[in-house]
Formats: sequence, C-alpha cells, structure tokens
Amino acid sequence: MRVIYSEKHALRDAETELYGGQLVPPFEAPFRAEWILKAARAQGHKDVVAPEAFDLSVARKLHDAGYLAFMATVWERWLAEGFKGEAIPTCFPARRMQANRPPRDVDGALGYYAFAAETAISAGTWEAAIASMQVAMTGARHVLETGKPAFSLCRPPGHHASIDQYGGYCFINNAAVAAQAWLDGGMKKVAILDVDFHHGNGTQDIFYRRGDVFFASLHGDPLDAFPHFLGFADETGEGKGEGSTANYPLPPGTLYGAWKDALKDALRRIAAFGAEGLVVSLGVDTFEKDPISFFRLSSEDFLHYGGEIAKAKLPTLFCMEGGYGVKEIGLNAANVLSGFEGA
Ligand code: 7XA
Ligand code: ZN
Repeated sequence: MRVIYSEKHALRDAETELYGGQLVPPFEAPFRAEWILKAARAQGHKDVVAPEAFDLSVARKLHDAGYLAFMATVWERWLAEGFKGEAIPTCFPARRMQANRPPRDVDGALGYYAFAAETAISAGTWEAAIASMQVAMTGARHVLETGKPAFSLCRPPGHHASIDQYGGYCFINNAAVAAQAWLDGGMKKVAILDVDFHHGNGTQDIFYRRGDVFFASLHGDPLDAFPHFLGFADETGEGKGEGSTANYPLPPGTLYGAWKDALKDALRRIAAFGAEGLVVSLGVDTFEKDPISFFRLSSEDFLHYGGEIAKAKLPTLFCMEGGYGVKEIGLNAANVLSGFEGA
C-alpha cells in the first residue's frame, strides 16, 4: 500500500505532558512514527512517498479562522510573555462562564482554544501539524486519483482537533481534512470510521450538523476514558446531520469479539449511508498492552479487522491517530494495512 510520510513529524517533540499530576515525557513522541514506518516497510509496504505542499485552504473550511490564527502564533506569543516552560492551559471557560470571547492574554487564549491540558505546545508544533495535514491530503489525492488505498502516516494525530479547539495531542483534524478534500474533489458522501481507542470528538464536532459525512467511532466509554465529555451512544447528529453520527462506547476490558461486533455494525451503517469513500482514523491504542487505554485487542486481531474493513469495498485512506509506548504499535498498524490488502 502507498505510504505517505513526512520527516517533519519530528518537529513535534514536546518535552512535557501533564499526566497523573506530573510533567512527564509525552506518550505521543517521534519514535512512534519511526517504528510504524519501519514495521510497514517490513511487511512489504515499501512505496513510501513524501507529502505534497498543500496550503491550509481545505482546513479553513473546517476549522475556525481565529483558532488557526491562534495556533500559528501561540508559541511566539508564549515566549514573548517570558514564560520558561512549554505552553499549557490552566484556565478554561467552564459551566456558566462566557465561552464566546477569546481572551487577548495568551494564557487565557490557551484555555479558550484547548479542551484539555495534557498537550503542551512547543517550538515546531504548528509546522509539524501542517506537515501532518499535508500527509493526509496527499493520501486523499492518491486514493481519489487511483482508486487504490493509501496509508497517511500522520503525526501529530488529528481526531481530537475540533472546529476551534486542540487537545489529546491533536491540532489539525487530518482525517476531516482528507474527507473534505474528497468532497471538494467530487464525492457526494464520505464516511469516517474511527477505530482509535479514544472517541474522535473533534471529527464528530466538525461534521455533526452536516449530512455529507458519516462519522462512526468505536471507543472507550467516555464515562471511563478520555475525552470524557463526548462520544455517548445518544449523540446521533443534528439538523442535516441527524442520523449521520454513530458512537459505540465500549467498557474496560473489551475483547475483540465485542469490538468486532461494533465494527460490523458501523460498517453496515456506512454502507446504508451510501458513502463513496472511507477515511479510517487508525489508532492502535486498542492493543492489550497500550499504556493509556483499556481494550484487549491482540496483534492478530488487527490483521483480522483490516480484512473486515476491506469488505466495505470502498476507496480507503488510513490516517494514523494514536497508539503508544510498546514496540507492537508498528506491527499492529502494519497488520491492519496487510489485513486490508490480503482480504
Ligand atoms: O486518540 N487519542 C489519544 O490517543 C490521546 C489521548 C490523550 C489522553 C490523555 C489523558 N491523560
Ligand atoms: Zn487514542
């Protein structure tokens, strides 16, 4: 399978993540992309290309202009304030506060444009996020032009990035941009299938009121798992988007059998929707040894579900999302691609 990879991912190299009351080395770190690329090559996915130089015009259709302007300048503004550490929000617009006035102060603006505090911004973050989006768009173009599948090895990931907020290690919603690029390129209906352990709150937010993108997500129950405040089964879309969101929250300890049942239902809904293309938000943090998640998929299961996704018989783009800490992240991601191609 064609793999799109940018060395610029390494520019996203924060030193800190707020985790368990400590500032620790981030789980979402450069080694992830290197390990995944190596494993993909080892399984024969050797057609690796660099991304094309897309601008932000498609992203501007999905993300708020103020948010994008903030992201482009926040690190310089933070440094100009004289702060010594990485940029982390500390104050958020909470219940019964005003959530519609972006503060002038950079500390306040961080809380306004972030939905969580684990993701520290540092030098190079925005440049890497743009390169990651270009990786997704290059994959989208390849699929649109050839009908063949592609794997966009996006890093930083994207599915938590909403219309106007970053968090969960995500800044630009790569999968959403790819889906929008397909619509701009002539597809009438697109589906995004999110198999990352975490709910794709950003992707859901972006398309929740639209009828042209179906969003299905299998994830840890938000009552037990990040992002905690979105991803419940009763969220089904609004207005033109009514019926085009499908959430499958699953409990701690979920094994492949129950997960696969949810996957099959999601694929059935995607077929009924009439999608002409499928973007897969591919997180491998569903793995039994993932350090921050609680599903129990084995490496074999990833191979198998790649084959299940192929049965949809849709032009398919895989965009990398999460998966952390253990060597198997490469094997598991590559297994999905191989399972897809072998089906
Ligand atoms: O898919 N999203 C992720 O893998 C990032 C989850 C961030 C969790 C942070 C909880 N402390
Ligand atoms: Zn995840």
